Amino acid sequence: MQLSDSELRAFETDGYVVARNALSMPKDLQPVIDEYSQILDRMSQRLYAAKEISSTYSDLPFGKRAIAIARESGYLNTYPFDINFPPYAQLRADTELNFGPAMFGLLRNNHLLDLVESIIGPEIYSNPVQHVRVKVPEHLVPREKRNSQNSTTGWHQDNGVVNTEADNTEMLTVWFPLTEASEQHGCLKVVPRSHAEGLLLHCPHPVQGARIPMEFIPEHLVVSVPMSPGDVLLMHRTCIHSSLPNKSQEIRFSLDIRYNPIGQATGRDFLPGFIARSRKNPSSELHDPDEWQQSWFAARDDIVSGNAHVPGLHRWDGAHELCA
Ligand SMILES: O=C(O)CCC(=O)C(=O)O
Ligand SMILES: [Fe+2]
Repeated sequence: MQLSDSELRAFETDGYVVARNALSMPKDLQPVIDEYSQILDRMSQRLYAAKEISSTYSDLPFGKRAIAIARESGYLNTYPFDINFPPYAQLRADTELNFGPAMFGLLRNNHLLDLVESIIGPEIYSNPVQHVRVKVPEHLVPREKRNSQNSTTGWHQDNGVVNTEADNTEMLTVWFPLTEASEQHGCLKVVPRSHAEGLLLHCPHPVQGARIPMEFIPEHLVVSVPMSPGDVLLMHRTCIHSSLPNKSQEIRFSLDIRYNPIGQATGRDFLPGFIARSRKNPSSELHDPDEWQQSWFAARDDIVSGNAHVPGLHRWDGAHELCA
């Protein structure tokens, strides 16, 4: 299903729109949850062998199992769940990357690509600025280990966290939960219509990349965007957003992926993307999950061996007085 005219108008006016029930839990989302249950299973076997947990908690479903492990071991490492690299300083030749076929299938999901096509047209590139966030209840994440992947995310625009070469790229953010994302669970917050003002000043942040100073956030205009599995948020690259802390007793498990028209800069050249849909040249689409996985292994090897030039992750130097 493409976006309706009114949804498209809402996107254009507000800078974001939620397509409700665009994905089916059993057909579109469950395969990824199953794949992630296997990743968590391997993780729990290793922690058990290392005597960091007294049980592998194999009888629990994904969310409860993640929480049980976080509670007992004191920290759940969420980088193995991501569809990106851990911070580059931590990247090694043997860094675990779990880029599986179900996840690849979701990046190519036709329902998602139809929504994306409504906004950026039918020549669609899967931009590698992408994350999976598995957020256990905030009190289970040690303060010094908190970052935007396992805890709250500060105010930013996605355009502000890519390189300048992507400033004119029509990068579209697609955010959706695999578990309930109510306010209590730490859903997103947005500033409607903020995309119209273009890119704002960001300041470098030690754990959160780059953040917009609070002086620029019109707090009275902020709205929360609670979502349920199946709902899909489409967000403009200059829409101001952040997320709430997970104050619930459950996990908050979400994907944020990005697409841009084929041929435009992704903002992270050294990471591999792929052609997800091309009506002009269908044979250029990537259909092979192994090839996708291999492309990330190759990028990891290039970075670790120094063959790839990894520029700074963003453009902000903190020189502005509001960054002091
Ligand atoms: O899920 C989050 O906490 C933040 C997501 C985000 O910033 C994004 O999807 O661009
Ligand atoms: Fe973002």
